[in-house]
Amino acid sequence: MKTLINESLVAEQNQSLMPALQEDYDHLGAKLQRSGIDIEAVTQQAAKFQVAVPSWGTGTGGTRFARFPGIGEPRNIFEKLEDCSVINQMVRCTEKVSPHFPWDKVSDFTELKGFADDLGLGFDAVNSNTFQDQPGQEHSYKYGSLTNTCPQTREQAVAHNIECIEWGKTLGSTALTVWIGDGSNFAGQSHFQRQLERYLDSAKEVYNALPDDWSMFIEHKMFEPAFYSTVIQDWGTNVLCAMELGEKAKSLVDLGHHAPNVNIEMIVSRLIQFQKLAGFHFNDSKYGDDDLDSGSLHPFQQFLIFNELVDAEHRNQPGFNPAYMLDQSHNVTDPIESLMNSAEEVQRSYVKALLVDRDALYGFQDSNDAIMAANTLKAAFNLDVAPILAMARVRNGGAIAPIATYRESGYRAAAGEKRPSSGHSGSGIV
Ligand code: RM4
Ligand code: MN
Ligand code: MN
Repeated sequence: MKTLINESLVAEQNQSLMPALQEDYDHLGAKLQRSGIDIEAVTQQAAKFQVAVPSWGTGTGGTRFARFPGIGEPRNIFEKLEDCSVINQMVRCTEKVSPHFPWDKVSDFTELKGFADDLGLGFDAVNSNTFQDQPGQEHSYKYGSLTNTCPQTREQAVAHNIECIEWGKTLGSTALTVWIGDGSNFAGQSHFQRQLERYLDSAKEVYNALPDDWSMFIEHKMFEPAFYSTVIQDWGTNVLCAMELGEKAKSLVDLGHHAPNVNIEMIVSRLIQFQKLAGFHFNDSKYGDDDLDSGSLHPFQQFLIFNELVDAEHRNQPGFNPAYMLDQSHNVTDPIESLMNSAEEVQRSYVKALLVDRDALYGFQDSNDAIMAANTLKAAFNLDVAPILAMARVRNGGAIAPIATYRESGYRAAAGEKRPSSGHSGSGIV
């Protein structure tokens, strides 16, 4: 596997940090032992954890107002993969990349697959894009894509989704994520029911093109770019459509796509119960689809989501196989640093959820002991599991201190030299 940061730098940095880590790890191990938990078993679980990186997250994003490009931004999917490989080299829990088409379209997908293989990377769900017009496109998505009132426009959107599946097959992906921006801005602009009927007709055509071992991940979002109504606006509409389409269709939960204060962990539980949980786009938000770094604002909520996920693992729930992906947009940070941090934050929630004393929790639930049930969750959440995460990383060949080692490598400055700004960018979202 080709690595872009000098391995001896990683080893050197790790060596100087190892004595303190070992001390902290041993201390945590002794503490967990008092509760009958074997730290080694937890570290092994942590070392197996994976979350995919969004190709579009490697560029600097923007807002409706402006975009401020960063130094050495990747200009194409090959350079995005290089950045993803640096992320994975440091954190070793991000072996897969989720591409977005046509942003990441290439003329030779076999070549792209080979390029990723060399960097030790694979591909997670492929994402279609019918929320933007592309140069030379025959029919505009201004008034919608899969739900457009014009049949030719709908056909064009269906065809794009099918070409994404074809490209994904070559890349070794097994899922298509469909998020559409379709909706309306004025009361009365669209007939809700007829619009959803058109969605289902189009989505069925896409669904029918899925290979046997593929899934279709439907992603809902409450609003934006449509601000009065959105076709797939919440998990209710999402799961109804997934049920209508069939077994291969499942509902994807993007953490930023709900109204503030919605109980997302409960939505997750419902989707698990009915075998309809596709997976996640992890990020954090204060207001809406803010795409902030995972766990940066609501780490407890993220922990509660993982509590449901670990519970499902614990209960061996049938059909439980969610895809974990990040979906973020970085406006003021180096995207590589933000993605490394987010991957670690998601892994942290997972590890803390592993430490919940489930039998005790079930007992308190059954005896209606609300305070002890809550304290059982808090006991796991309040543990500092950083030594477990660092130990899992170093055993997998990563860095004890990912951001410090990455900064020391000078990768970003070197990328700046190699990748002069193209003026506009092939990455990031404005
Ligand atoms: C959307 C949604 C999708 C992503 C686009 C770029 O808000 O989160 O997952 O494909 O943004
Ligand atoms: Mn998303
Ligand atoms: Mn989003």
